[in-house]
Amino acid sequence: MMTAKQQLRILFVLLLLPGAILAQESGDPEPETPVLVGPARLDLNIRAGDQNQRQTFTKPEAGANITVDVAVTEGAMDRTGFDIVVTYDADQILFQAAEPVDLFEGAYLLPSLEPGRINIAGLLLDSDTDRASGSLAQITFIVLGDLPEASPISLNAALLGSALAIDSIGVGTETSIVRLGGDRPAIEQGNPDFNGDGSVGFTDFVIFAGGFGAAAGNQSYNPALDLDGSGNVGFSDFLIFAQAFGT
Ligand SMILES: [Ca+2]
Ligand SMILES: [Ca+2]
Ligand SMILES: [Ca+2]
Repeated sequence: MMTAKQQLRILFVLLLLPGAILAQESGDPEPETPVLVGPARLDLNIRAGDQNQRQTFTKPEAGANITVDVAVTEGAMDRTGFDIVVTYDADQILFQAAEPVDLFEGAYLLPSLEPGRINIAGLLLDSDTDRASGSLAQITFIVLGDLPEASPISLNAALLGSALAIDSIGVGTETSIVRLGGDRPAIEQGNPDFNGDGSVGFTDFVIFAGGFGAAAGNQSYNPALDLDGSGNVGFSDFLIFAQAFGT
């Protein structure tokens, strides 16, 4: 039997469905100044949290699986539910699966699909979140054919709630859209100054750590981090990086 509290939480999620947020916003004109950076993020690195990977390092082929990580950088503490809306080009990719992760590991998911748009509500029945930032869910798509140019996937809205309050978490044009394929700046192999600021420092280490452990063929594999060109980013690359650190 469910407790009254659990019933209340289910009611909360049912109230949010389907996409109550967008219905509310549809009458508004386009925002005058687009927000570039918001705390609700999409990234292509499937580690928990936002690693700022907004584009695939290589062009995905037809049939490839692409997983996007839905993360927030603040506002997630003591929550029991989330509601997100993600849009994509249904001619180019197909929704395959969604799973709750990290902050919402074990949550009950209620996905609702339309062509090119997915609304997912997630609900924790026996606990609440214990951190302010982290990942909510991961969504996997299949690439249908050769991508003619960069194909975007956008996080359009994110709500986080408890039985007491529901808050909208801001999305930003630069931080809530990821792109599959498309042109990227040429990669300079073997240079540990990953952010190109002229020195090898902590920011470069953060970039390196975000891609550590990835191998060629994996969507998180960044060839720029594979300093010895061995096909994966591992300990030998770390040794080369450490040698250059501080220079
Ligand atoms: Ca991530
Ligand atoms: Ca640098
Ligand atoms: Ca390597």
